[in-house]
Amino acid sequence: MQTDPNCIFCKIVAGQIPSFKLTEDAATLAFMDINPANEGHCLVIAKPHHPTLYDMPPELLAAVSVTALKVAKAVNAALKPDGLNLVQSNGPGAAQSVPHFHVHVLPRRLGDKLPLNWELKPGDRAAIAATAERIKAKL
Ligand code: DGP
Repeated sequence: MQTDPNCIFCKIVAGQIPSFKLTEDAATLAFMDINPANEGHCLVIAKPHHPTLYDMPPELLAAVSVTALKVAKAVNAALKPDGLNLVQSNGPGAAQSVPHFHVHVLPRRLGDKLPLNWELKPGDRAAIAATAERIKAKL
């Protein structure tokens, strides 16, 4: 399995540092976030070391998604939040602080004012269409 000896999440996978483990299977691990943005904030990671989404084998991403669904349902049942975000960050512009692929399972409360939501403002349709064409050219 691909690992990075300097990666904090690889150390958690290896059991070298402790975590509040929730569930695991051969490919994925879920544990509580040590810096919770809200009560119940947890992480689902791929066990092999892949820094970002762009590096992820599709079948491993699918495995993380299955575990994220399972954990999100458990968080919802246990804590009854008003909502829940799955957040996945890649690179410094997205404020990724641990370069080992992970998904945040983030329960939300009405009025929690986490700086995650952006104001809904109508975009410029022509600009949106032009950007869509640039993305589609790479699909
Ligand atoms: P991100 O910034 O999207 O890369 O999220 C990384 C998260 O990992 C952040 O919310 C804090 C959490 N975190 C960092 N170090 C540790 C650790 O040693 N243990 C646990 N459980 N979580 C950690």
